[in-house]
Amino acid sequence: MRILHTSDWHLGKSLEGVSRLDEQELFLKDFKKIVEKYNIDMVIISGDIYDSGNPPARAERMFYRIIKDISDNGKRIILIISGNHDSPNRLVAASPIAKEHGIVMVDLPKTVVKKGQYGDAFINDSGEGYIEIELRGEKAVIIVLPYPSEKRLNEVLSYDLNEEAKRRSYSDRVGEIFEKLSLKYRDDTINIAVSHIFICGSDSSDSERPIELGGSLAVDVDKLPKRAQYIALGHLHKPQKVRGTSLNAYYSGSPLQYSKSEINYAKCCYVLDIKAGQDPRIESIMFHNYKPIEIWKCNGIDDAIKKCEENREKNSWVYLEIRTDSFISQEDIKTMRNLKKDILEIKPIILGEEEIIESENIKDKSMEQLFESFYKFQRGVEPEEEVKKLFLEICHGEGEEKDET
Ligand SMILES: [Mn+2]
Repeated sequence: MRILHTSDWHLGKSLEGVSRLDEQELFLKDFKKIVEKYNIDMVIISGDIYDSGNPPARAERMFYRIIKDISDNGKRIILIISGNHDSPNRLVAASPIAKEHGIVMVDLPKTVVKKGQYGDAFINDSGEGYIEIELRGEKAVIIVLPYPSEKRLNEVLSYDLNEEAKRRSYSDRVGEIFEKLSLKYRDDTINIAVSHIFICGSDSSDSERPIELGGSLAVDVDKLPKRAQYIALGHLHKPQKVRGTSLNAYYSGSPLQYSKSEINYAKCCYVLDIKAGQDPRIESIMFHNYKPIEIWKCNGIDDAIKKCEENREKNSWVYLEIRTDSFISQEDIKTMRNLKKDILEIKPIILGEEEIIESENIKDKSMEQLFESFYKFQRGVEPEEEVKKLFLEICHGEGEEKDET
């Protein structure tokens, strides 16, 4: 079976208040071509289809059109789970008409997908958190765990919600679900897991929003289902193989750069050829960057105006950082905006204040020094000893666990 794994489309997402729907539309056009070119049997979308629970109508139309198109009248299976940004009920509201197209949508961890025919495929068996699907003679058992918030998680574990169970960590509870569901895996089936969770030690970016700081909604890597041949994750926007495990656990990342923290790496999806009992062959397919986000560091206002003029034809989103010793006049701002469209922000960096964010200085400083200057920069006061100690403890703890594979 050939499977394509993607996630975090965030249809309807804007950047500094500016819509990205045009780029998203271009992406979907190309996405359809990729699905067709690679002759995909099953497309997995691991959550965050939309950016909000109440997406714009155009985003919904785009979503319905693409899944209908790529399903190719039910020849392909499309498996979708909800992420933390989706409204689960709303995401799957069209399920009754999606079924005959081979589209399977799972809203909540406790949802039981109906058995029966989905396009050319059949769901032969299903229960809370898993489905067994058959397409053209091949069978796959898939663990499906849509974004498990605390509340949704406990709904699944309702069978033993005693005090002790409640005290167990989020990670342990997710691990318990995976372990229980793994019993459905068989030697004669393709065994996969799909979820929208944060795995400890993975690389996050600025556009994921409530990344659970402090780790309360983070899952330890050793809690992933060990018998899964591939684990299709969503949540993080940088494509990456999960570290610290030999399992094929991947975040496909978002298809577009959704923040300026994402400009240094390319976006992709994963295509895998997978058979029962064998290690899958995994390939990353790169996406086009339709409108790059750029940060222009300019030396003075004249330099900034010159850059705007030189790049006036370029199709990009721009953050302007201007080193200056005076303020920037409304007139200069107007000149820049007239020359280069899609300037998202014009930020004056008053000389003398920028030191700590200059990257060349970062390498020479210890973590403690960096934390002190960052704290001072943000709060205006030195951090207390206790805060500093706690921060360094966390840093060191993380460092030891990192295992680059
Ligand atoms: Mn996301």
